[in-house]
Amino acid sequence: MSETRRAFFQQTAAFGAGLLGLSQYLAASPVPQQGDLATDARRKKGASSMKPAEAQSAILSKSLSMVTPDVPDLPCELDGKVKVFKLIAEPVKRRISPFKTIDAWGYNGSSPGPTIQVRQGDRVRVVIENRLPESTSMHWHGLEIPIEQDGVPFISQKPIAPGEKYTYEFAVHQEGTFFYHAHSAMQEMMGLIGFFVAHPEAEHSPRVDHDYGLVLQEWAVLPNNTVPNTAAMEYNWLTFNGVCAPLTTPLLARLGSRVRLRFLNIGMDHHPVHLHGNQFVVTGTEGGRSPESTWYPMNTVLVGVAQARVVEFEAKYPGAWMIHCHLPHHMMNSMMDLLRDRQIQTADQTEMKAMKQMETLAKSVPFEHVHPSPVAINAQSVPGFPQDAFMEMAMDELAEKPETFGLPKNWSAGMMGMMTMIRVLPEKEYDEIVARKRAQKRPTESEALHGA
Ligand SMILES: [Cu+2]
Repeated sequence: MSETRRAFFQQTAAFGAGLLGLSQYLAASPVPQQGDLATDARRKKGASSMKPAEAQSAILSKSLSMVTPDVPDLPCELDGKVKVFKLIAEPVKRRISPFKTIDAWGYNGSSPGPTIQVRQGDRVRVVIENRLPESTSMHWHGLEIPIEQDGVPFISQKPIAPGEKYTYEFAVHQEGTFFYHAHSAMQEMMGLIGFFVAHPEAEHSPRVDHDYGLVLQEWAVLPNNTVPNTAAMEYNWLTFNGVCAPLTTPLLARLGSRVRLRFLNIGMDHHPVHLHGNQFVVTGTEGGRSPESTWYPMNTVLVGVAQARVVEFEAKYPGAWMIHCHLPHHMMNSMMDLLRDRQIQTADQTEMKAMKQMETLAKSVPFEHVHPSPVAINAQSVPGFPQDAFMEMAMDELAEKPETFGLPKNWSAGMMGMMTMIRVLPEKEYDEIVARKRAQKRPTESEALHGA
């Protein structure tokens, strides 16, 4: 083992140990989502047959909502017919992997910020409170609203100073997948972004049974640091909804259902997002629904910076199908942290030594460290070795949640970086996981507020 490599793992061990107390506290931060419970509720009770008041309450309690795994929804209150949302911009501790917590910025304790969902035609008021140490503003990306609501400091409003509140109000005449973000480049890179979904007045056809949203982000966090370097041009942590695989909560789909996935990218890199084993069609962009005549089969969609891509597919094949950015460096983490001496040809790597350094790391975090892939006896004599060897880390127990129930042993060793999966499950298995979710479900802020 090289000195740099040894030093890194020793540093990581100390860092990890220091985080333990904190990470136990932070384990609660990613809010578990209801996932398909919403769909189930809708299935049982046709939304179209609801009375207006009932329908309104259903909207508030998310029964027609997109699910943003690992990110909460933002509850709203009604002031007459105006939907009122409150966002607090503030520093947020974000546990992005079982042994890495970063100091991001976000809204209401979440980074990315909580998802706002409204219906086309709604009038919306959003009160921003700035608890950041510097001024901010809010831009409503893609929405056609009056210039004074556009959120650009000095151009359409004065900056929102620390400690100040600022109110935006506008009517949403569009439908689609929009987003909100601070109109400041570095603040965006700190995590001050979130979904703003406007559901259409009339449901799209064909209707979907599951609707999921994923925010794509990249972070540059130097070894032993917790604050993202927003000036960096290279990234070592890649996240969906603010968490790296295997902490990304698997999406669930009932076999035979239709699934919508919405990808939102606001960062420094473009991400070609690939779905395994299925073809999808792009049914929408950040500009709203695309005409059906433009749909054609594909399985990788390039989500450019500041774009949203909405895809739909029929979940007809059972299995745990990966969804991931296909840039090789985005399919993993810690390029700087873990690969420093892999980029230099080294001859002193042996499985025994690698295991030993990983054991040092493993002692600092509560998981049994396993390398499930074998290497050849003569591996050390092959130029280029190691590449992926010793990199896979099985941490099934640390990533365990109802959505991971029944996955094969060491499943987490195959998941890193900007990666998640959609589990297409036959009726019985699907219902079993939904039952497990119900059993462990803690009420979300939105549910508590609306007594759902
Ligand atoms: Cu990528």
